[in-house]
Amino acid sequence: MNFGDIVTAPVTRRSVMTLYSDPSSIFSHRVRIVLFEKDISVEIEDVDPDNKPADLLHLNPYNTVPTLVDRDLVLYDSRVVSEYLDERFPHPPLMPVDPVSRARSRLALYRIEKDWYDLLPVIEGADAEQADKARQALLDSLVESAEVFALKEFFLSDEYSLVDATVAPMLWRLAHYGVELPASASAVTKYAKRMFDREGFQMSLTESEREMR
Ligand SMILES: N[C@@H](CCC(=O)N[C@@H](CS)C(=O)NCC(=O)O)C(=O)O
Repeated sequence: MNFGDIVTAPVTRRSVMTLYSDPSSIFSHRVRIVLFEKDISVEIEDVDPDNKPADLLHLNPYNTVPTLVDRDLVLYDSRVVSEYLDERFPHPPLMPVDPVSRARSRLALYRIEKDWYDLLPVIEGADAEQADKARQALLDSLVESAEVFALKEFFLSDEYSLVDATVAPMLWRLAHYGVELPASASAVTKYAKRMFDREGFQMSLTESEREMR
């Protein structure tokens, strides 16, 4: 393990932030939503995951997208990048202010990643039996959570937050994953429509994401 790159990241000559982004990946989409919700000026460099640019490996030892370059700061992992953007560009804030609410939002993000996001690569994986199980698990979990979606305008909050920027790109992909919400989950469908109608969300969509629905 070598953490040297965290301290001595290459200084770039670019004045504008650059986001290396996979046009169809949920992780990149999550960050694009944050960028457009906050109207941040950024250069988005589309990356073909099967043919990544050579400089990406130089910037990010995991060679993953999204990767953000802001002068001499290089960040990866969609949650790390999103939290940085929220702090660097505080308006509109996408996290609550008080420590207890912030901790609850962070816990929600952790659980969404663990309980829902972790199922997605299995759904898209080669093992059809495991994919079916994961698809059913995601559907069951969303149906079970319908009453949580019904509680407030945003997910567990009265204000739009990073939690919504994490849930919305997954809901956008449900048809793509072969998951169809039943009428009993209408609160989830209504929440999804509210999120998809937002200007920031619409602007975040790439061509390939638009084709997912
Ligand atoms: N936990 C990371 C996951 C990022 C990730 O897995 N990105 C994929 C695209 S969906 C990737 O770049 N995979 C390429 C690779 O692992 O070589 C995040 O939240 O950003």
